[in-house]
Amino acid sequence: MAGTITEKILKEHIIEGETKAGSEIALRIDNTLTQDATGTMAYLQFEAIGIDRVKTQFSVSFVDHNTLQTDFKNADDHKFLESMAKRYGLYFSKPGNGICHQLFLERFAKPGNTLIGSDSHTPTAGGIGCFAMGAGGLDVACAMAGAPFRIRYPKIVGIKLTGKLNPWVSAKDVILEVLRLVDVKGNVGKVFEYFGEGVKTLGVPDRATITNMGTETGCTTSIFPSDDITLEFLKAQGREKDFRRLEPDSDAVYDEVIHIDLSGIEPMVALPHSPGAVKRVREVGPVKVDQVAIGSCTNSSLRDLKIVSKALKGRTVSDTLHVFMSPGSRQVVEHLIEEGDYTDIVRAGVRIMENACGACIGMGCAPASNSVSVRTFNRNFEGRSGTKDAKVYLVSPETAAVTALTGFLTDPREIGEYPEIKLPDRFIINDNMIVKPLPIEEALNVEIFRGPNIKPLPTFDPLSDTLSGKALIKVGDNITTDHIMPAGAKILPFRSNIPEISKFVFEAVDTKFYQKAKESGGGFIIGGENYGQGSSREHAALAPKYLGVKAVIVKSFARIHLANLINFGIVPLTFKNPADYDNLEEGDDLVVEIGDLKGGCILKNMTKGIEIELEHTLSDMDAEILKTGGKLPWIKKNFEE
Ligand code: MIC
Ligand code: SF4
Repeated sequence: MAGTITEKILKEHIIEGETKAGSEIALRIDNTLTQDATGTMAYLQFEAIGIDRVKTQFSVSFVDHNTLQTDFKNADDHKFLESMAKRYGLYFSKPGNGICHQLFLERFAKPGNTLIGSDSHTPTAGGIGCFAMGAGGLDVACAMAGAPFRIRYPKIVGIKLTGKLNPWVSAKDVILEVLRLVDVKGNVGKVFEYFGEGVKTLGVPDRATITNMGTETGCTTSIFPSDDITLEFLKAQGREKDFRRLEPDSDAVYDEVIHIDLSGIEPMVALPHSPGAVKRVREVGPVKVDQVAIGSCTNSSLRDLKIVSKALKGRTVSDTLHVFMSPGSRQVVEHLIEEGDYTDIVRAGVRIMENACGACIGMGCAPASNSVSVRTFNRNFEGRSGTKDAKVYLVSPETAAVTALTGFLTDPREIGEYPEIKLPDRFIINDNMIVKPLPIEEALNVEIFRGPNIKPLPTFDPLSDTLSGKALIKVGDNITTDHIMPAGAKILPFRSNIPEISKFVFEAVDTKFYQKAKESGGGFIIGGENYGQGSSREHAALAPKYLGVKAVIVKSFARIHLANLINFGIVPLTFKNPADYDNLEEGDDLVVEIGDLKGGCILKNMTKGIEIELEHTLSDMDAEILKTGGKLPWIKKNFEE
């Protein structure tokens, strides 16, 4: 039967469920990845499940987020992660080796495999034809223990690419165009699958930029075919053995098709404060820029940084701004050094940072007050840069480089001839910052290192049939996990310490939230559409749970956050009639009879004396997990049985 790539991969991995859009399926997971900021929790949870060694084909633990090491906390976390990897049979990538998604693409990703990662940009590996999804740490822990991953069978949206990109226009502009067309909400349960003649004009790093930032649409994942270009990339990485051809059949049927003519795309920009607020650069009036940041898992490949170096070669960045760059991996840096690009970049006046997430997650390089920062990153949520009133614009490496030269947001086509770049036939391969899994006999003797900042996992009681308490906060649409559980240099070091990190819940929205939740003994969160968009951090569920949040009542949820709420025993409910959002205020006393969670339920607003009908999309298994008090006690019970 004819098929899309998505159908082909899912067919090989489906263990349970119907191949019908919307029905729950269980998938066998071949590989997992974690990064340090979500990894410590994931491994504590894996340890609690009580398995001796990971059961996947292979799993990788990266360190790339929390790399400042201003005191013992991050360093302790890194040692903990390394000892966990050795004890349980994982690959461990040391801090400084690079950003997890860039490294996974270079050294690990396989076409046709399934991958889940405790980071929302795991779909980067979709650039090589891997079916890769972001998930909460607990789901990754379960997959490492051999459990399947449950999703809704997706609606497959075919994005048909024709034509060829013009000079100074690149993959980032393509994904910004996709975001302009589909926005950041309304795409839950969809897979964006790229096909058509235009695919052949894009290299693997370009494809990975597109699937990486596809995350911002809220879809399950994005994927490209695995073709001759993929083979060429894998050969250049010395990994041709990992190649497998994977293309859609010529008569494959998509649930919906979006046509994009690559030759019609112009340099694009996402305006503050949403990756979905996209315009053409030339349509945005002159914007004076104070800072330019190049890097992040979206745009830090050799291709991207070489374009920057060629654009800057022999020139000097504008006196009126500061520019910095964080390369995606050591392989990228080694090439930049060998081929002279590093010198050109440094000479032009760029500050070079570590091969890590860095500024993208507010780990340094926060912009000045009320200033404008132009970044090649994937997210520009308010305050994420570390400066609440900074205005962050998201652009391609081409636009960033030319903006760095002019001092104003600039359409790069104004600068002249587009430089030719050639990627190596054979990349420099040096895996000496990747520690390999130990043989089982040795692994069993490894002692886990636990510093004082690694606190034991909190435990929670089973849920009762009636939930009552105050509406602790009422927020609007598109609330991100950065609003719920901010990151940045101050807060990230507490990712392994739930009592401490919970003090920062909703800090950027309501500084009194922690106090209110404590005083009321917990309660409810009220929100609008697309609640929980953005990252996969389960701390945005776990920390509110720790503060006694019982249910989140909103108009709609983002996929990963919804799963995280279930995993930690917070009931995710939606309004049957979205207009009822207006019938709830912060401070209202609420009672919700959830019963066995098999159907909808009624919310009584005791303060206003009204009743509101609520719904949910929970499967019977989700309901059971919630009632048990979360996925960890539930999975332990199941593994024991
Ligand atoms: C992000 O880009 O927001 C992060 C930081 O990579 C998160 C993970 C985290 O919060 O640790 C993500 O995208 O999932
Ligand atoms: Fe790291 Fe930023 Fe990518 Fe998240 S989006 S993984 S913080 S580089």
